[in-house]
Amino acid sequence: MRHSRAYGAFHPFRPFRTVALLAALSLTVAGLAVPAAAADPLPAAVPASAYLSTSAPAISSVVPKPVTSVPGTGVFTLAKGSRIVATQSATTSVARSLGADLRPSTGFALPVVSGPARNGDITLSLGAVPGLSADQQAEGYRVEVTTHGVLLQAKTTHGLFNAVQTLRQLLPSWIDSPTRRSGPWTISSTRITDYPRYAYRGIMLDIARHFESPAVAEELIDQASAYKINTFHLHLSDDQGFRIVINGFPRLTSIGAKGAVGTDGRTVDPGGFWTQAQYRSFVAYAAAHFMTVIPEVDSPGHTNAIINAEFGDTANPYLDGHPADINCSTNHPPVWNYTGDVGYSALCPESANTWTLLTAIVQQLGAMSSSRYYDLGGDETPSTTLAENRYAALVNREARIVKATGKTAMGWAEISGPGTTLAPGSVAEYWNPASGSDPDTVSATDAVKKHMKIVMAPATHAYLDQRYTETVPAVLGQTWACEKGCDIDQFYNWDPSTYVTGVTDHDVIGVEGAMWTETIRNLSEIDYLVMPRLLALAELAWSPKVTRTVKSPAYQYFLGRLGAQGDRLQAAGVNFYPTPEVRWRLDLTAGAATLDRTRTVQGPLATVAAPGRTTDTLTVKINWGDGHSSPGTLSGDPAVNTSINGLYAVQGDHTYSGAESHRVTITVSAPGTATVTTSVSLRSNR
Ligand code: TNX
Repeated sequence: MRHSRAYGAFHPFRPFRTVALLAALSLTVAGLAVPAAAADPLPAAVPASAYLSTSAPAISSVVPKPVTSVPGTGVFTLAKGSRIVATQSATTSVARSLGADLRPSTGFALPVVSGPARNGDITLSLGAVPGLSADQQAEGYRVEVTTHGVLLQAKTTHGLFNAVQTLRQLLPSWIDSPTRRSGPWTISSTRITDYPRYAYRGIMLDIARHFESPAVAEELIDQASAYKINTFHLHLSDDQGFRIVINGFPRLTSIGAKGAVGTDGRTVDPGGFWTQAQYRSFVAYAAAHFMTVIPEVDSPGHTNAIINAEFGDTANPYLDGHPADINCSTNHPPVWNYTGDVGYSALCPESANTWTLLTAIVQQLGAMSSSRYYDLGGDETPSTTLAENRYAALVNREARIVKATGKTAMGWAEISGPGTTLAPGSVAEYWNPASGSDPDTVSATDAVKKHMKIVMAPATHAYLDQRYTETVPAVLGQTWACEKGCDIDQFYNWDPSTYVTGVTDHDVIGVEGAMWTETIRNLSEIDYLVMPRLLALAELAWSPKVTRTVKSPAYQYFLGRLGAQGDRLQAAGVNFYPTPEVRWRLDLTAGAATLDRTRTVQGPLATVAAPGRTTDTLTVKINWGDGHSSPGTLSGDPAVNTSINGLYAVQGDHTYSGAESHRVTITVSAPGTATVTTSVSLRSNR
């Protein structure tokens, strides 16, 4: 069996484009003084006159781009005495999660309190955001930053959570560090009013081709929700493995969960599965990050694991003693296949056992899931394996079961094909790369004719398992949709509402990035492929429609903001691909160096984020503050295969001859990017 996507032919690829690099970004200067806290209360609303200055916009690093922002005058500093004010009790949980976000790097107590705000506080308040429509209020928010404080306001707690994500990105990148950093924690004054373009902003993770633990999926929730992704589509079953306990059918996991993609997957990769308790706790974790979870058990194709687990389950009291009749695959009896082959497996729609199994799966997963959608799969079942009318019969009946559980059926866009009768409002996820009025767009146009809604995930623009270029990554990633690679330009420069002729924003409910795992094993590899491309999709799904082409101002502006996300990901310890399409900013934070008894410098003077750069391409100068300067040295982990370089520590050799206290200035530069500077005070320890 071939590994191809021939069942929905597609345009091979679009020409790879080289992108002009951006003009240099502005200088990052750390070392601002922290103002003493004064006593005036934060005004409930800031007068428009406070926003007339043209200082550097605070949002120049925010992804996705907020709808509107007006710069103000002055700078807010989060300080030791700052508090998080939960104005209503309903804001407390978001206030607590904000505190948990900000404490590790700042080291501040940041207590969550009620009552009036003081200078330096961050206030969370529930209330309609002026100027937003009812729809926009659902996730919309306002962030007001003045020299006195920060006010986050939204109609809903989801909106407040979104405001928190924007606030995190307004702060210096080091705010996302899991370890304490020196600050200062400043934000230029601004007023941001924001709301999403689409209600559905998704990421899909395939835990079937390779098993991933709940902990890995939860890391991905942390990362994706920071960019306002609100839907986690979990691909739980495929030919190579079934990954969730279904009560009454222990063989689905005792047999079905053991394999994975790879030569003889059972020995090379042990596979694995989630218990229902783990699944429930994952759904709760997602809810705390304002993400809903859509379960998918693919059917009728991509079911070799289900069939191999159940075809011999003759003693199961829920089955009729002849479970072999579920097997409509090309192999009789079924045969395990741990390659990436597709199209050979199918469940039989005529088998009562098929329905016993699918009903249990749909009911149990539906009952544990938070999304209104249940995804029944439906992709890549060629008519040579299961005739069109039998495919339609299976999809139709399963969709009725989904509906009976109170959920809305969703599936890959093939579910809109001939003979299917899905309820209006059911969702087709369009993955075919075909665009315009190409005949291969039929799955999307058919879905619209059937009054279904569309999630856009064309493989050439949204498949996160595709390589960035033909050779990157060298050992991971697929190329079937992107023969020359699909880098950040390909993920950003398209429009969900015009991609397929006749499929407009009347039909499109959102965008999803799909992380398939035939070639991927762990979080680091997932992150390398997901980041930074998910950020392009996050912006397409959230920010207003605008012309997006390689030459467009929108894309150039995006690349600039993306350039400020690399050091943020590095500070957070998240792996990513430092694509050369982006001019990654250097960033620097003061370290914890001290002087010993002989007045010699000990310990790191600073930490540098330099995504994609080796230490030998960076120049470090240290001005010791006593009339002497010298070069600094850098140490840290280099990039290896699909792991980005680590943060670098700056060290320098110096012994003072005189006074006790010195202000040291550290400057790091590299060709083609803005120089960064920080300073650190050294005192003799005596
Ligand atoms: C297509 S498109 C698939 C998956 C593969 C993926 C690999 C679609 C709905 N299915 O089964 O994992 O390509 O890129």
